[in-house]
Amino acid sequence: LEPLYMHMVRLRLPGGVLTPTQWLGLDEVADECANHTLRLTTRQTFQFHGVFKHKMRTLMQRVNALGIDSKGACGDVNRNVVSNVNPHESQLHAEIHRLSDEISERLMWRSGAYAEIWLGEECVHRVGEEEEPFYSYYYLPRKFKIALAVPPENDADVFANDIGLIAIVEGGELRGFNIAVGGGMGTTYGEPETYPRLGEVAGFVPADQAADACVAITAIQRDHGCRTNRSHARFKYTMDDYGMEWFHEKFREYHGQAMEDARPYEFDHNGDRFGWVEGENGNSHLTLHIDSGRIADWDGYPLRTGMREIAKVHTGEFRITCNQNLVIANVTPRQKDRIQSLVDQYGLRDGTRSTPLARNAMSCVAFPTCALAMAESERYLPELVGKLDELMAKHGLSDQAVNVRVTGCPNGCARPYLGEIGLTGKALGKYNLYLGADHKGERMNRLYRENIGEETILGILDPMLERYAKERESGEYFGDFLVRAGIVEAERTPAMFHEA
Ligand code: SRM
Ligand code: SF4
Repeated sequence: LEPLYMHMVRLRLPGGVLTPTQWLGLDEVADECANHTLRLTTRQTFQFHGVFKHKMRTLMQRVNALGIDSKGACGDVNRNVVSNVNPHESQLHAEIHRLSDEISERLMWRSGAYAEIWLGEECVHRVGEEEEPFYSYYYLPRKFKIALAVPPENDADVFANDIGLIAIVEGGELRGFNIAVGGGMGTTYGEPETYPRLGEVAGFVPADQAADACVAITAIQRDHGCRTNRSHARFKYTMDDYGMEWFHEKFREYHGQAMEDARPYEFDHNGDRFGWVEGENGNSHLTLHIDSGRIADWDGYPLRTGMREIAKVHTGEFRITCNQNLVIANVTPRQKDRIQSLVDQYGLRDGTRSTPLARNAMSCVAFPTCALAMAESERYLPELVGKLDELMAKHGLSDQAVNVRVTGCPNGCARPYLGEIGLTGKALGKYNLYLGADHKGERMNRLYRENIGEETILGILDPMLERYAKERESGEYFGDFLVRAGIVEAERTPAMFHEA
């Protein structure tokens, strides 16, 4: 007899795109092998929770039959490559998605162990460089993350990634990418030498070199990242240890040519745009808000059933956003009314059934499945959002979007340090409060108060929101106001991050 082990399984889904058939297959897997829910993640993919050990192989085989896998979803390798969902620009999205796929494939580990263990294929012993030409025996010092954004949308939060590719589109053509390096969110309480850090733009590479450039940069980290201290092993610390000049030299050496100077770009938001938009190909795309990415049937809100019914009739694809939301993409003009009637029948949140604050709130999973959680996050978010919405209404701010991001620990899975209001769990019911990020994913927040409960948090925010309502400039976001009013100091250096 052994303990009843229960697992989480995360899938690889470059760019977050899947077909209705795949959706229906994953929906069945949630019933057969997991806890009857699907969880959209902040890296555009799915997690299954509550997978008992004896269901693991069935799950992996069912998913494999759908043309999806779990390779690189965890481990010291390149993780799910995320990208802008960009529903309205179909051609550009197709190019960006193709590149996400290519980068993901090029940086995929090759070991046959996956097929042997999960898919029941014959055991073939190959070892080392022959089996893993890129990762060899050593893999990477730590996880590695790549994101692609298409300005003005930074929904992929490119600067939170080890490599951030910022598309440069000139005259409607994708010319190439500015490359930001060294982003990452994780930190550990009480260890100031660990910190979240935004990637820095290093330069530009033409579009046809983008995948090669990513491979070269990942190889730089593979060969020079810290392998003696896991808390110092992310690429952000390699960048801080060696500096940008060193990086440029190494890039020239590994890639064979230098980066060009970065080109101008401008982001204007890092959230999602909800509701319908019409694409350049005449099809329409509907972005739905999914609370913390959890697809389940709730009392009075049969979200999973509604999505299943939509998947049965939808002829386009689904796209998961990096904000845990979902786009029903490429809906033909003939199908649009049908999809909207299902959305209405099941009360799905198409932008009309939730407040801007709720739509822009994200949380990580935390309890009960995350072993690293110190406080509630996903299960607490609805209550917190309800109370924040009351404050917003009190100050006449109900129409204002504010980015709220909550995590159950400082690891930063919902990128809390990019929230205008960020909470990271310290203990049950206690959080650190971070304030003052911008709305574009380009400025992190700062620690405002440590280890405080809900009453104190709301007590701090109430007068700030009151001032914001009275003193904000036209179009000014809450985080920007806090900085302009001197309530929070804007600071990007890691050394300052932990100072309240
Ligand atoms: Fe994460 C670990 C959930 C995005 C930083 N993350 C975990 C684990 C696997 C806990 C563990 O190691 O035991 C969590 C599983 C919880 C559960 O019960 O499901 C977990 N992370 C998630 C997800 C599901 C959060 C969500 O609510 O959507 C996201 C899945 C992403 C995916 O599909 O691949 C998720 N994690 C992130 C992000 C955001 C991002 O990538 O844009 C970050 C911050 C960015 C970064 O990596 O710097 C993030 N997760 C971490 C860390 C801290 C890494 C660090 O450098 O310090 C850990 C812990 C670790 O690696 O040691 C972690
Ligand atoms: Fe778990 Fe912490 Fe990540 Fe939340 S932020 S899912 S508590 S590791």
